[in-house]
Amino acid sequence: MKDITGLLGVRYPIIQGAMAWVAEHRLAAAVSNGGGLGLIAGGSADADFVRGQIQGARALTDKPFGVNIMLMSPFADDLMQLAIDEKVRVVTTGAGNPGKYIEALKAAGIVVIPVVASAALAKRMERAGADAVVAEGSESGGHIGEITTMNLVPQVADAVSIPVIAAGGIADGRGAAAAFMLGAKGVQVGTRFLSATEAVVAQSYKDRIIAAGDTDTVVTGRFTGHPVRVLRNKLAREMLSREKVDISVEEFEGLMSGTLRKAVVDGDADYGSLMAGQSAGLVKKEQPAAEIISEIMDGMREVYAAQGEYLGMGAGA
Ligand code: TUI
Repeated sequence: MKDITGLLGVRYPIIQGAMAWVAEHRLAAAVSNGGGLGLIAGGSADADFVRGQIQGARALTDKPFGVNIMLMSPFADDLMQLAIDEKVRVVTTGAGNPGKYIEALKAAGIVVIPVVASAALAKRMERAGADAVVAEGSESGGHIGEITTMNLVPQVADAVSIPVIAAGGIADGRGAAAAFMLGAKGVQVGTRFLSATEAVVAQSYKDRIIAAGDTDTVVTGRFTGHPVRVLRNKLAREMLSREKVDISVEEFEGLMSGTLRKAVVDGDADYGSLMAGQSAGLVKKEQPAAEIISEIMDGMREVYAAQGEYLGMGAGA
């Protein structure tokens, strides 16, 4: 099986999560320059905007990077064509089943990595020709599935023979090492990169991530079928209380519409949607993306070196 770093053309098995509005070309280029795989988030942007982002990243790095295509976007078809025209190295997808696009992406020589939240979808993606999958547990920020990383990753690893990249709850070397123990061949890290120096994100949002503790995220909108994990704030409390009573999916989604932009671009930490994973509690400071990557790798080495005492094979044995 091809090693994940070889597949991606990177030094370290770390992918940056594709956070809409947050993961634009400066963050993606900084992660790629730091030896990971940077991703540009297509989000709900149109092809002209994303083309500009791809060109912007190419101006800042000669390393590979990828584009994430969020399948609920009205522009998903256009962005698939754009990825093919621009010959981006890697396409990841989220929030849906990308099966119908895989053949064309593969024919263009693109590495295809769907994000999945179940073993069943992982299997279908392998059959459809995906090169790897990201198994994203419900600790993640933004739109999530039901299963935790601890349970999802080994079950996906058992279900497929393509490499599995773990996501959800991974913000340091301990989490990354744990993911490898569960059968992952790489990790995807989102929330910690949201507070990277190069992430062009309102300071109020970064500050809320850094201040967050372990219990500071909540999941809103479960009843819509598209649950979203966010930091608690006025908007989250209001949405949670509205969904307890009676609100239609359409009205709920109308109230949420535009709130991520409000958080990232306008800096409204009260009524913006502060999407974040449960690992926000592990994020302590704003720091360059390359430093985040080297700390995760160093932390992983430390954890590996210290293990084995209960098995009579390592430190303290
Ligand atoms: O997609 C994400 N995270 C996201 S997308 C997003 S934008 C958005 N905002 C509000 C509502 C909905 C989207 C913010 N964060 N992560 C990857 C991911 N994919 N998580 C879960 C899934 C997923 C869920 C169901 C993938 C496939 C699926 O079913 C596919 C099928 O049809 O079988």
